[in-house]
Amino acid sequence: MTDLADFPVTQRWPARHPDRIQLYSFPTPNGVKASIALEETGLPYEAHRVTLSDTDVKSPEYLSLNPNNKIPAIIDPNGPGGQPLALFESGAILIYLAERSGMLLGDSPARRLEILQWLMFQMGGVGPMFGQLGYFFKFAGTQIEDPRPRDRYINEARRLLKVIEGALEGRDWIAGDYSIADIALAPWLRALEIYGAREVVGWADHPNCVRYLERFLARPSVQVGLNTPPREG
Ligand SMILES: N[C@@H](CCC(=O)N[C@@H](CS)C(=O)NCC(=O)O)C(=O)O
Repeated sequence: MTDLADFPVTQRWPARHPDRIQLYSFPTPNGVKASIALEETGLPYEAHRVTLSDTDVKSPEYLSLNPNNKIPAIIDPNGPGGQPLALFESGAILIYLAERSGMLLGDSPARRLEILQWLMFQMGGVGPMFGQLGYFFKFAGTQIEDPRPRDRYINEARRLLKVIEGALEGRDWIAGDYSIADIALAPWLRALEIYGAREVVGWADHPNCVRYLERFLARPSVQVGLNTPPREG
């Protein structure tokens, strides 16, 4: 019989509420997916701040939970079969939380698949491409003189934005009703502002995306999730 104490990560980040879902995260576009989904579903949880510094994400305790040294990750003390479940990869966490709560994953097999389609689109396209855009446009990659990587990710971000703009025509949320696909996608649209890249990708020319992000940010659960765990403290 396993309990939370059997997970080495709990030695470094102790659980004060071992009956709750344990979240290990930092408020980045990938990290907030998990905290926003937890807030939206109302599942009880406890958040631990794992910064992006090597001393956190590459610590032996954290690597024992996610060998890929990335946030977010969770442990549900009451997972399938009543056994603790450890999980990393934000997309898998979103699917798990939706299934666990019976929320945010559609009300029919067809709607569920449409939501998963857009979730995969974010995981395989928007996240990696916008992440590279951030690196080459705002962070360390700006020192690289060769313009090709920067141009490549600017163009790819523009292309993806057009796809999203089209998909949002006539709908409030990317797969119809509000779902985990929105919780995955919208934080990455928000990241364009953080990267100072709105102008270069033509953000203002995408009114459906602009209104979509406003709609998302107006949700109280989103506002809490965006700052969970707090960046400092
Ligand atoms: N595919 C992963 C990506 C997670 C990811 O890239 N996390 C970043 C922060 S947004 C991270 O932990 N970086 C730390 C590092 O690479 O050392 C997921 O969606 O969970």
